[in-house]
Amino acid sequence: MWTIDTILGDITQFPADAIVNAANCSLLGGGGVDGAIHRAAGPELLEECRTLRGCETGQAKLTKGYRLPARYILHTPGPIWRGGTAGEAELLASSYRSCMALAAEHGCKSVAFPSISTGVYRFPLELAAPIAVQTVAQCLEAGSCVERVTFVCFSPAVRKAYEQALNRK
Ligand code: AR6
Repeated sequence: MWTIDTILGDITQFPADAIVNAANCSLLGGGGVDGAIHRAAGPELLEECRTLRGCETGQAKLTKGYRLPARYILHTPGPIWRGGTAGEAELLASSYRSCMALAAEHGCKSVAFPSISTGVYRFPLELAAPIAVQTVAQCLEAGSCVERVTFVCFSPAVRKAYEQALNRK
């Protein structure tokens, strides 16, 4: 059996086997959750990221977690919102799928996600939350060694959107 839940909090402190970073294609850090993860993990994270040569939107790459409680970090650049007709929904789903596949490849049982693309990248939260929940649920239903997925929400509004999406599922 598997579970999906939500929590209000800071993903850098969350003790999952893998946490997800809402990165950009350079994988060399930025603001938002990306900046918080790099600060908390320490400078060795940037050193490893430099060896990865970036990442395409909707794909994911793995690093160690360094000073974080998490063993691994799954870095995925979600789509920048351009009005909804540039394939944003499919690219966002692809980010979640890529992270779930990489987590399973590395034997992770627990994975924590932030709300990818809904900050600096401006993907509307009420559209992003159902895509996140449905995509993760499909991956779990298809069979995976991942047993628990937590959406770590940085504000009550984000948590409410993910709870609503979970309740509709
Ligand atoms: N823990 C959990 N969630 C957080 C945290 C945290 N510590 N900090 C912020 N959030 P964003 P994006 C939430 O902007 O939209 C960066 O510069 C935040 O409130 O971090 O995918 C990258 O380098 C929001 O709900 O990511 C890229 O250039 C969510 O995380 C770009 O931003 C995502 O917001 C990516 O933009």
